[in-house]
Parts: sequence; C-alpha cells; structure tokens
Amino acid sequence: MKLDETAISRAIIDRFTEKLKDALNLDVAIVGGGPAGLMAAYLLAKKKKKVALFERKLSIGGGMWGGGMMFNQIVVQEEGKRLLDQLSIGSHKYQKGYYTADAVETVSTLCSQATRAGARIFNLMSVEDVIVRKERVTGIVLNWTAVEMASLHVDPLCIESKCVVDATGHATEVVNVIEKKVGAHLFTETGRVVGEKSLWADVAEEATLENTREVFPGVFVAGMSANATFGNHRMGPIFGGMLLSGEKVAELILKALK
Ligand code: 48F
Repeated sequence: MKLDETAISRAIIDRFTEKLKDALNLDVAIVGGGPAGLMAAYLLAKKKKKVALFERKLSIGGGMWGGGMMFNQIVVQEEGKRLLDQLSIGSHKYQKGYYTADAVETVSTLCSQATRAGARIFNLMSVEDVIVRKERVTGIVLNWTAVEMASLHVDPLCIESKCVVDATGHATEVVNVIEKKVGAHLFTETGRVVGEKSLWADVAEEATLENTREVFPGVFVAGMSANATFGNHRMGPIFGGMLLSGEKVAELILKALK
C-alpha cells in the first residue's frame, strides 16, 4: 500500500479531536497521572463513569517510574498487595508484610488497565484553573504544558465535570488554585492548604487514607496531595497508600454521583 502522509495526519487530528470533544463533559476529571490518579481512573472507568485524566508530563506515572532514588522497584505493604493482585501486577514477598514490584510493570499496567477500562488519558496538558459556580467546582481549565513552559500568552480551554480529583502529588495544584483564586474555606483544619510534613512512612500511609476526601464542594484529594492538603507526612517510596487512596477516592465519588 502506498502511504499518504496527509491521511496519517488527518487520522491523528480527527481521532484526537473526537477524544477531546468527548471529554468536554465528564463525570470525573482527574488531575495528575501518578499512582493515585491512575488507580482512581481505572476503578471509575470500570464502573462506567465518564472519566478523563490530565497529566502535565509526556509520560504518565508520576513519581512511580523512579522507585526510590532511581532504583526502579516499589514497595507495598500487605494492604496494597491486594490491589497489585487485582491488576495482575507481579509482586514478590521481601519479608513479612513487605512486597516489592517492578516500577515499570506497575506504571505500565496501571496505564493499560485504566485506558482499557475506558478512562480517557491526556498527557502534555496542565490544569491551570478551575470553574466555580454557586460555591462548587464544576470544571477545570486546561492548557498545553508546552504553552505553560514557554510562558506563551495563549488562552485555555475548559472541561465541565461533576467531580474533580486533585491527584497532583506534593504540589496540590488544584487545591492551591482554589485557595488562592476562589478565596474559599477548604474543609481542612485551617481552611487553607496545611502543607506537607517531613518523611514518616508509618504515619503517612494511614493518614493518606484518612485524608483522601472532599476538600471543597466537587473536589476530592487523593494520594500525596491528600496529605499535603490536610497537613500530614510524606512517605517515600512505599506505594500501597497511593493505590489505596485511589481506590478510596473512587468509592467516595461513586457515592457522590449516585
Ligand atoms: O507525584 P505523583 O506520582 O502523585 P501521587 O499519585 O503519588 C505520589 C508518589 O509518586 C510519591 C510518593 C510515594 O508514596 O509520595 O511522590 O500522589 O503524580 C502526580 C502527577 O500530577 C502531575 C505531575 O506531573 C505528576 O505526574 N501534575 C501536577 N500538577 C498538574 C499535573 C497539573 N496542574 N496538571 C496536570 N498534571
């Protein structure tokens, strides 16, 4: 077959535009494609919710690719292993209660399962703002990461969504925007982003689950963003809490959407 370059270009433009147009009205917009966001995307898509995940970087997977200090293995505790098993990700017992998994296998499988379940994943896009109506977040404001990086003066596009998940990790970017631009009271102790504390895996892992919740009407925090928002510790390269947080936020949202 003789290849026509413009047919290739047209196919890409048409299919991508269809995918983006289809994501203009969502049940759930997930900001950040780390383990927490990906887990939530997978579970919500499996339950037939219309979900899209927006990731700033070229690669999906957040801080998981690098394991601990670029040793690309991750550790999960007993509770987290259940989710690795559910996703058919191989894990190996290291000692009682500690399992290791290959970081690359974990990220790539999460991506694959989430997209196959129907989650629409967009990379190279940054969420720069939110839409608020009647004191509830009703959508997100998107721009290309390249625009952001080049500091170009280009206006964004908007996505409407019934729920938004801030799964942006340490940066808590969506919640920060709400704090700064909406000036509203968050559901934290101080009404503001409390901020992350230093590394303490044992405390942080449990706290991640407690802190996975709604932080402003329509907005839920998951993963490291939950601890940074509500003021708890970081945990380092143990990832069970991230996956469990993704699961919890999916459950909370399923209830909220009923
Ligand atoms: O940081 P990240 O992996 O978040 P997570 O799912 O997992 C945290 C762990 O990786 C690790 C840890 C271990 O237990 O503490 O740090 O909570 O992924 C967050 C993703 O969000 C993207 C960012 O590029 C990263 O891939 N992100 C951040 N801000 C934005 C964003 C934004 N405004 N728009 C789009 N993506």
